[in-house]
Amino acid sequence: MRHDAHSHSPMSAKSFPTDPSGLPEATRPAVLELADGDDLHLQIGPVAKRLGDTTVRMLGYNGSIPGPVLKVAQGSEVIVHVVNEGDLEATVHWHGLRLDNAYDGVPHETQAPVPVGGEFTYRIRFPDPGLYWYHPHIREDYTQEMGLYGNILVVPADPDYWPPAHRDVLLTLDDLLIEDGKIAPFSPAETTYTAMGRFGNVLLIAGEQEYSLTAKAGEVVRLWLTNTANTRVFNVTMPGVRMKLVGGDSGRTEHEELISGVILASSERAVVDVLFEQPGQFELQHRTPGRTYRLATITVSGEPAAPSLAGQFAVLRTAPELAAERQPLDRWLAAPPDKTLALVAEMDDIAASGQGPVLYGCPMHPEVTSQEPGRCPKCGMKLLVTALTAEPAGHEPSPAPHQHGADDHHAEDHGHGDGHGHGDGGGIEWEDDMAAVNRLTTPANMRWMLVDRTTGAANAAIDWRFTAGERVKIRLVNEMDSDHPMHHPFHLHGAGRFLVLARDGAAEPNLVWKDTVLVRTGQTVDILFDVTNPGLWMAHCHIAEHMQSGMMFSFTVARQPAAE
Ligand SMILES: [Cu+2]
Repeated sequence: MRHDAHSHSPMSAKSFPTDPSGLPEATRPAVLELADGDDLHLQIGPVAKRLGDTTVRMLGYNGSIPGPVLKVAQGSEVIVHVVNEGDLEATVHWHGLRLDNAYDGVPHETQAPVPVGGEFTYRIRFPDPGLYWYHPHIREDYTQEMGLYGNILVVPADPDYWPPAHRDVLLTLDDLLIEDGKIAPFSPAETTYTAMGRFGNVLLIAGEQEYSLTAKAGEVVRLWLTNTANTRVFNVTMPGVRMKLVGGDSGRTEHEELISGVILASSERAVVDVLFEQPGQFELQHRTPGRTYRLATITVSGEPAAPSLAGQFAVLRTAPELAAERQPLDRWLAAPPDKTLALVAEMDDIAASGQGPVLYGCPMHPEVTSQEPGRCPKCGMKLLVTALTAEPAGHEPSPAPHQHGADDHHAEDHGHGDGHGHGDGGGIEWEDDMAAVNRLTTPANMRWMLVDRTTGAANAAIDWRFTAGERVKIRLVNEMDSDHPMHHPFHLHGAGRFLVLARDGAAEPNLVWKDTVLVRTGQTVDILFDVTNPGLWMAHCHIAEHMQSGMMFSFTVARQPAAE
């Protein structure tokens, strides 16, 4: 049975449990240093999580949110015994690892789902250095939102792979939707918020609402960032502090680069070194075109960090293995794509059940109305019956109590403009600007699609076949001719890894091995997929709700023929 990772309904109950009474309080993640051949026990289970002055029921790995950090050596292998004491069937997907297909954690494709009360043993290999993460692959819209995510840090065999830093800090970036002091309800039967994905109104950094760090003057801290949100894109910056991008999804970048901020879509990673030159108070921020959110506070003391790394911080190194990859790229840039994949939506008129004449409007641009069905001239979105679009928003993207955001003294709220119009947002929907409609969308009335433009096949009907050892140029076209044009983070499972060749025809200036690429609204992105691992692998949008609505397919990689 293939391609149905989204289709089974996990529970017959009307709602998931929400009562935190009697549950152990969620802890901070342990850092587990695992040697080659080590065994790890990983338990999925409910925890009580304090958020401001409310306590909610969430899910954790080994009782923590995020789950434990697995620190392993490049080239090693560990055995992970997973016990599922969660709310529904589970698997664990090891995001970004080029591992054996049998342990990829895709339900019905690589393994049977682990029932509640059941267990499964994974053998996980770590061929590549860098930052990875693990999460479920069943109802991620619920399970990942409830706290099931954790990092894997693969330490390179080469001690000079990374530039020197004083300290590592791993930070997951997430958001959670809180209404009336509770986590907004989920349906066990179907995924909701399918249009734009479920945005939260409380930001969680490393699982916490309030996060603070201390540092010494002159200290170089390596920030390992992972976006674990269902849909929210983060733009991370630290004003007044020098930031240097050194790595991405899978290992280091071609060039170390001084930056003012880094954008991460769902499931993307970035490795950023920060140099605190002066004592004082600094903030790690998430900045959208319309708003600034504080993610963390950093207090830098006058005590000097030793040894001084300022000289080495200023050196911008080049990675020889990626410089070598750049040599043949001109040929790939000029070559026609081997595969072309369109990213599009079909949306039913979810309010068109009444009698008589109706008025159509854009859910994101209230000033746009029409007597006829059609598309919004401002954003290309399908016009909906205004009986629905006029409904007051269920939740504004304003922060909940205790959330740092618009009520924060650092907030620069320029109004609601940032998600409106794809020009202003740079092709990114930074906030849920149509919450009332979004909440009502499900896989039944909103179909997200990956369409092979050569064969016409969509989603599960796509049947790509590759052979280990080959390279494939894939063109991703985020079409404006869609009922809801928006950005999508496109993810390929561990059949290989890819380089971004070009975005809208412009060659990628700084290469890094990736497993997920953000394709902005209307954008065309060309990637070069280095196919290495045989098996049946998934490709999908990493907005959890988009994948649940079918925006995925699987492809087969044959073993490389033995040399004669
Ligand atoms: Cu998507």
